[in-house]
Amino acid sequence: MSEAIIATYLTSPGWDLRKVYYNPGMVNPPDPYYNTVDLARGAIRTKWSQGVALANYVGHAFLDYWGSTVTDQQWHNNDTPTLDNGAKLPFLISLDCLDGYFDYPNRPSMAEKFLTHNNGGTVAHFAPSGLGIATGHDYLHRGFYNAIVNNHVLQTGPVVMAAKINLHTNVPNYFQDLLYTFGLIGDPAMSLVPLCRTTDINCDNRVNIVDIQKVSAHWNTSSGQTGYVGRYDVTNDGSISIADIIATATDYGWSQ
Ligand SMILES: [Ca+2]
Ligand SMILES: [Ca+2]
Repeated sequence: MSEAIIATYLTSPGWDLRKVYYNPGMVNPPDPYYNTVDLARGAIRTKWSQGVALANYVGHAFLDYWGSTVTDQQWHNNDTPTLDNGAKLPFLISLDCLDGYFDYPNRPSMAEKFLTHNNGGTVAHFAPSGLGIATGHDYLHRGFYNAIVNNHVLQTGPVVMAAKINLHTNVPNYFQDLLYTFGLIGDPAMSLVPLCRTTDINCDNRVNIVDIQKVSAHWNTSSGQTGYVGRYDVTNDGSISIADIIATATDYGWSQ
């Protein structure tokens, strides 16, 4: 599931993807695979603390831990104070059960612990307060990344709405519980860190003829029409026109 999302949405060569896979069946596994919960927990702490823009958990979970059972915890609320990512706060999405169960009396959920951690944690967390299954989660997951990566939605509330709309429009008769149980733990007006420069369409850390070609291939479409994709609307005025090609060309030669 994670690799399918990566292969669809996170293909830009300029992006630094950091993974942690817990697989107790592997012998001497190479990174990013870890065969004990302690090793997996350490890798999560290290990679998270380095600073990431988006964070993502897929798997089993309970109100206050990630893992299948109480003996299989890759991360527990007690581990959250050890995160030291400071002001480098990711927007976290978790496709699991219950880690956003914010109204359980006297027992904070993971989402609350991450958000309120003084020296790091999250800036916001799209998380479930109930149960769910992966087939339903997949629609939320794809809507989430499509909004951020393809449509350049850079505000937490609208990203969450796009994820739910993707679920509702694709499978209006299934998984509707997820529309109610998934919630945003954080500020819906929060601005996200842009994943790449607006004119760097393919996010390879340079602006060149490839980016101009990509805008040109989508021109003459407007918001709501088939073929309109927000990332090609460089001027963000609802239509892809000569103005977007000029704006990209004006930035020609930029590199990081
Ligand atoms: Ca580029
Ligand atoms: Ca435009």
